[in-house]
Amino acid sequence: MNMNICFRKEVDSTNDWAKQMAEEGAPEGTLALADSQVLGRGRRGRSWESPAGDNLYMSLILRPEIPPEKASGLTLVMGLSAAQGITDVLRVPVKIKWPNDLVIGEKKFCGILTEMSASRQGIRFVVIGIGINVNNSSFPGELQGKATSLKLERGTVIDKEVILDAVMTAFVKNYKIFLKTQDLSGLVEEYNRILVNRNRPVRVLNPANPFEGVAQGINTFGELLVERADGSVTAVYAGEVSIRGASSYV
Ligand code: BT5
Repeated sequence: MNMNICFRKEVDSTNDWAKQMAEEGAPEGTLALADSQVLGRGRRGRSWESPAGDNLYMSLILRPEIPPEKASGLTLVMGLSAAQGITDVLRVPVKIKWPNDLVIGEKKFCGILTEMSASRQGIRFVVIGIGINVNNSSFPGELQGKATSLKLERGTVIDKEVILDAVMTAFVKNYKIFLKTQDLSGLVEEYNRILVNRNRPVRVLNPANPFEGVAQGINTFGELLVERADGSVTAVYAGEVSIRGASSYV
């Protein structure tokens, strides 16, 4: 994959900008990168705090030749890649909170938002947006105690270009592995090794059918396997639910 970085100082959302570029024919590997976002988005209408300064807000355009239902696995590929890339360069204990958050300790510093455009012929494009708190010194009220940044964890200013490079290098490698089998077979072991939810009690906040259990890890489709008190195991589909620790955010 040839990476082509497009930079703007301020955008509404790099996902929206990337989708627009993809509609206009931008090839796989185009990366929309911004210094700040006015309307940074999370999932389900939630927002992503995106102040200007030395953080990363970026969205990668992909055009994978896979069935649309397999695209949600790409969120997990990006999460794993970001965790690996950041751990490699900073030696901080990054963990994944399934399906789309990265945490250090109990606090979130990175979120991923994958969006897709598909027709009956298949996927037209996928946009994977990733926000990384690199150099935030503080967070607004509702995020205090829940959010952190790489600078706060390391105690020094971090070069965001180094982080960008490490994350994307890991992604290019893992994306190839994913495409070979069109699932997470080649990545599942490493993913589960750094899964913060593993062997922990979780509440699956599925509005239709909420339940509690112990997370065992993901399967090759990227579903989280949750064992209930009666011993039965339910595979939870990525994107269907939010997961909360039985008594805390993680
Ligand atoms: C996410 O959603 O975590 C996905 C965030 C994706 C952001 C990137 S930035 C580049 C690209 N362009 C975009 O517009 N978006 C993507 P979700 O799981 O729904 O989590 C959102 C929740 O995380 C919010 O409701 C807050 O509680 C919390 N949050 C918001 N901003 C945060 C921040 N900067 N750091 C840590 N937590 C944050």
